[in-house]
Amino acid sequence: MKSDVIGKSLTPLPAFLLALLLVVASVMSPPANADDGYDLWLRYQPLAADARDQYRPQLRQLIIPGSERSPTLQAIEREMVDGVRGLLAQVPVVDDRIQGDGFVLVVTSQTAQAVRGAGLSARDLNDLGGEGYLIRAITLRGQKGTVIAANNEQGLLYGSFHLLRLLQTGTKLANVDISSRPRIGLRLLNHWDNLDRSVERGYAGQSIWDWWNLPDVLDPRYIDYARANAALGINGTVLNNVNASADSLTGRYLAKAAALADVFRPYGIRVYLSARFSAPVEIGGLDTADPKDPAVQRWWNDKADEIYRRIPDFGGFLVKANSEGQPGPHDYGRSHAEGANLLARALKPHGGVVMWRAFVYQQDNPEDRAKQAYSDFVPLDGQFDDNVIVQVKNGPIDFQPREPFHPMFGAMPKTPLMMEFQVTKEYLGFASHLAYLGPMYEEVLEADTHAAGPGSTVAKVVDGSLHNHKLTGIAGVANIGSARDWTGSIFNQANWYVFGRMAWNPDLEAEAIAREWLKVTFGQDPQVLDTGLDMMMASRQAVVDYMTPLGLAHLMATGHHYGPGPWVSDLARPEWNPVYYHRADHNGIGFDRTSEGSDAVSQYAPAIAKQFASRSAVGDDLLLWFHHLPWDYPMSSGRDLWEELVHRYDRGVAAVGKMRAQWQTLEPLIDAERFDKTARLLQVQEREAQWWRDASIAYFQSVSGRQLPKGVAPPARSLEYYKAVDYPWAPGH
Ligand code: GCW
Repeated sequence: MKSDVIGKSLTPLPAFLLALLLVVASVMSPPANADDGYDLWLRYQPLAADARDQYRPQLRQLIIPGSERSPTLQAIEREMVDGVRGLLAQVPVVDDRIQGDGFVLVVTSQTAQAVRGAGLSARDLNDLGGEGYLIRAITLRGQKGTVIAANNEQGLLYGSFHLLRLLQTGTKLANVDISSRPRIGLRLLNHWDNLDRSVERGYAGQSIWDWWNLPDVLDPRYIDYARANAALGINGTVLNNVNASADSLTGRYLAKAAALADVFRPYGIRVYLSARFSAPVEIGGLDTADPKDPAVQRWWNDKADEIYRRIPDFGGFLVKANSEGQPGPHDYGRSHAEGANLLARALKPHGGVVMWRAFVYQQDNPEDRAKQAYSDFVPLDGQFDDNVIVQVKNGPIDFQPREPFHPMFGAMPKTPLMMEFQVTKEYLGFASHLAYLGPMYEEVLEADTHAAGPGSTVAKVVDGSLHNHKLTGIAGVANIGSARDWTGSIFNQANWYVFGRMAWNPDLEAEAIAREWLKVTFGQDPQVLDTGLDMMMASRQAVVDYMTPLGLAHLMATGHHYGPGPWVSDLARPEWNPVYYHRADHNGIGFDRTSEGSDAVSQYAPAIAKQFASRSAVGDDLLLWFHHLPWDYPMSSGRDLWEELVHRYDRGVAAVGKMRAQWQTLEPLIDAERFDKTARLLQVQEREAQWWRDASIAYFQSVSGRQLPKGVAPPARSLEYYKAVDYPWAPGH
């Protein structure tokens, strides 16, 4: 009986019936199908009919010269065929000879003949460096086509993804002439992923690294991860948390990391590991990790040899040392430079780098926390080996919704400094709130350090051009997890995207990237684009306004960092307490960092120090970061400081209300699944923006004793109510 049933169901449908069914299904399904967001920006859904008609004749043939297909060339071929098939509903012929108009020729300078044949000169390629590419419309022996050329296959891969993006964004190919190379060398994600698959400050499910089953089981997600990153030009990934377990460096775990490296290699992505400074003791059986001890040095050298035997292109180590309880060279009376150089010397013969984090502050140090990293590191300028790069967070405290740029940028001319941005939104509403981080990255990268006169932007420090460094880098703390949409919401994908795009070119504009992301994510409908863009561009300032307006910072609840806690004053270390940061009392609010106060301003170049020290020149957005002011301080708006503070909180809540209403107008234009999840998250955000606003106003009012301005709604509940709200099971903690 049973086998009968199976037998029946296996009888193939006649081909014509199948075709008919497909046609009927495609006519009947709504214009936009349900979409769970898995495909990220590699969502090769059919373009509109006119766009398809326009591109089809230009993408008939894919030509990849050479008989041998390396894994990278195979990846290129797969991506191009899948992309064109999906976008244009046309399968390009993969060939090694041009058959007519409409070819895409993919060549490296190694296939010199092909390059000459494509009408390219050596000079065209010289300028592209190791990872750059060009995409150009050409005519070859009377046939029209497009060439993607690069000096090596990694460039071709980036060029191929770019070509697909041109189709996704509706860019004409007819006269295309693009040449692009990355401005920054190390473009890395930092995963704060633990070996038990939990993710520190991760809000999108468990780690995508299935450490337990590696190296035997290779989740297909690993390939999609590599594709998504390569499409942006990201070329490295630190697999494990900076709060590292030494176990990551044991043979067993290196074999697992090696398996991932093998998957990523064709996509130009190198693997790096966070290294625990005390590993020689914990897994090496030594009784010290002192950098000056020869046995310790030998241990790291041997460890590096072992790693490179397993992962020949291993990128290097990321280290968090003497920070928040992590071990480090200070434990042995040695400096950060001595610690970093220990590891750097072990990696040097293999070409690896050390990324040494500058996120340090000490419990017993009474100095303003915002000053401590600079005080520790700047005196060490010139003492780091040449394969060390110091990794600095964008601001001097800790990934707050808004901070001034870190004063170390520009202050260590002899040391390469790399940027660390947070992509996961630890302090901006986790994965639940919509906050597009492009404008924040842009604000920091554009900031002028004045280190070598006007125009010395942070971007120029990071890309090495200001102080002439070859070793350059930028890292983003990943927001990726095993959630089906990778990042916990569709709009969070935009933050991974903009990080990658700005890592390639830190001068790209946040707004342009937002528009591009909207196109690759939702298609070309102008209403979706305009509305989506409006929402995204307003979103980060909205979060600043309802959480930490006017330069306030670090006002969140304890531990998990979700929700308001400006009243918190009972934590062990002074600088863990929000009251340390806002310093509000009956008379005023803000942290005086002028020469009258902590003098943090003096860590900036004189022109910037002067600007930040001036109440009028610093600007409203950073006012209370640098100044302690009376509640009735007159603001440029005409309101006094108290009224302005309340106004900003209200403005933030209103902005979220507007985003939510705007999203509603897109319902007919977006598939139900993505529409609905986003709509629900915006509801959460509106409710929580209100919570932040109400709790903060209730608290600051209790401190200032001021009346609410006329017409302003009082907080919905009492201060005691807000203080009692507790979230013991918040994720990411
Ligand atoms: O922002 C703080 C986080 C910690 C993190 C630390 C760091 C990895 O709350 O979770 O630890 O920064 O950057 O080292």
